Amino acid sequence: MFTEICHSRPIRTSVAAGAALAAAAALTGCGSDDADADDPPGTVEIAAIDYAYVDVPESVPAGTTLAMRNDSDVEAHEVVAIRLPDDESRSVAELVQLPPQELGAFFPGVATVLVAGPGDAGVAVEGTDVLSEPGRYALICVIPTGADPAEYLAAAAAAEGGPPEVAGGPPHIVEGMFAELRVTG
Ligand SMILES: [Cu+2]
Repeated sequence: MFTEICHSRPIRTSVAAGAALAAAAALTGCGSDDADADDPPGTVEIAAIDYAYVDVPESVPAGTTLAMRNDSDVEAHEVVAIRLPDDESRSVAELVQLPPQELGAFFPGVATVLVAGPGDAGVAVEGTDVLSEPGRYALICVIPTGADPAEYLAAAAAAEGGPPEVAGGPPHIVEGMFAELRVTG
């Protein structure tokens, strides 16, 4: 039910209905993708599909909880949230084009990793799910395309923050599964 509320973005046909929906959205933490820097930190839920993130706001206030739901029927997805160095000016779209070892140089900045199997809600397997430090963040999914979701989730849980080793094709970033998010102070 909550997912449907998040999902459907119903057109508000009356003030009363709008207020009820807003209250429901506040309770479930969704609908906060309209957040601006003046809103108190809440939860922002990103949806993962094959192969992109949707509902990613441009910015959220520091202290925002990052949530993810996987709307795919077949693929596991993740959100690796990496705080980029302050002197990094390239866009995330540029950074994901880098060779793997150069992209890997950003991984010490990982703030959290949320992973979810098909149809599931994301679970933090590294860090907390709170984006506490202001800055520019890259959100990327580096799960191999076509990897077995159950195998990947088991490997991610066992890896304790390291990159799980599972068979599959190119990482989902190659298919366009990345986004940029600014956390404001
Ligand atoms: Cu993915």
